Amino acid sequence: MSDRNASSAELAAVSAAFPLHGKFVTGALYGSGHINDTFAVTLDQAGAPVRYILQRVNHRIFKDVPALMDNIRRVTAHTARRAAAGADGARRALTLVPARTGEPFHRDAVGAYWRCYLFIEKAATYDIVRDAQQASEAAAAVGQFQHLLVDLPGARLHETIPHFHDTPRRFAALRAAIDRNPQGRAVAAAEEIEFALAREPIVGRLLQLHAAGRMPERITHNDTKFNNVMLDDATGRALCVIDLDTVMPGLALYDFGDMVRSATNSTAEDDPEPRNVRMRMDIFEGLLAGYLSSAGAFLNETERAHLAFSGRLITFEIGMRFLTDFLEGDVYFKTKHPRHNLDRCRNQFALVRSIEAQETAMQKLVAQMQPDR
Ligand code: ADP
Ligand code: GN1
Ligand code: MG
Repeated sequence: MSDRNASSAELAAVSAAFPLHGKFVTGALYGSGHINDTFAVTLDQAGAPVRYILQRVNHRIFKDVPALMDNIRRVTAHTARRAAAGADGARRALTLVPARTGEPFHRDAVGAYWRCYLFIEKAATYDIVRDAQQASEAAAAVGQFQHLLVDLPGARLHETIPHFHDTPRRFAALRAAIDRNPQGRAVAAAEEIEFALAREPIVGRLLQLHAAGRMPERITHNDTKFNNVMLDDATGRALCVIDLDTVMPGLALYDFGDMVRSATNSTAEDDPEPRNVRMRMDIFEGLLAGYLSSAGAFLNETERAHLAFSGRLITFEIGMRFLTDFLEGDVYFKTKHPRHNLDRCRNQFALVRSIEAQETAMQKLVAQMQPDR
């Protein structure tokens, strides 16, 4: 899949479907997400430029967008209520702008779904973590997000992508792609395939603990990549977690594991040179401190004991997903060239190796941060 642009005229028409004041000035693709088409649009409001985020939701991947938007409406309303109590409330939670119809999305003439958010100004997302302090900030925001959702009122959230972090199922999907080999690409990925198949014994570990009643279902974000946390330009502090498409029932460690995956990496996720990839221990320590500062109060013993492991598992899981998509011909993630998914897979598997080599030391840090020590 590659990025799908939109013309200015199209963006102006979509903007008009939302109750935004002012005259449309301009709009352009924005950010580096792999799933949705994100645009920043600017309106002239009495001489002042005001920006909004418009997103065309990927409805090939998200099969039931109205259900997804119902989740987002509930979650943003709940987190905003909490954030509003503190300073800078409007930047501390994502604010959804409903369409003029009152629905949380707009459906255009070709059936695409659009949503609109207030633009969080003077803040940014980053692909690579700079230092332990930044890691701690982001992880504290993720823990805080989970904490805020503990008392979300209403029914269980919709599962926007069923079995999203079901690692055994991801493993089975990879195996099926290897067997089918529809693009004849398996030969180019022989080493990665071997690497993946050798790790089957770990794939079920978290779900087995859940089935045994030792790891509870919670409301989790499920896509806590570092660039899904907005950081304030002036203070460097985390403002809020964004990209809420996959907020649904899950395990707390899916979120911590994905932070380890995306934040400790010494290089970009699609750096094609595996030798550049290293799990940075100081960043892991920052993540741990930040996450425990906000989530420590509700995590149980079993969850704590698997914090380091979750980084290995989720990194392996996303690596398998990139490999599966490479074998299937790049049907899921946005790619810029035919080896893109294979490069990403190599990068993730190099990170798995680096975590494996350092897991004892990671585990030691976890033990040192137990509350009873
Ligand atoms: P994707 O699912 O494709 O990753 P995201 O929701 O993460 O899409 O948005 C892509 C990028 O757009 C983010 O990384 C962030 O930089 C920017 N972005 C998203 N929402 C906002 C917002 N409300 N204010 C400012 N920037 C935003
Ligand atoms: C996708 O939407 P984005 O770019 O934040 C993906 C995540 C992967 C990530 C890998 C809905 O996240 O699961 O971990 O790419 N999101 C979805 O970079 O599949
Ligand atoms: Mg994103």
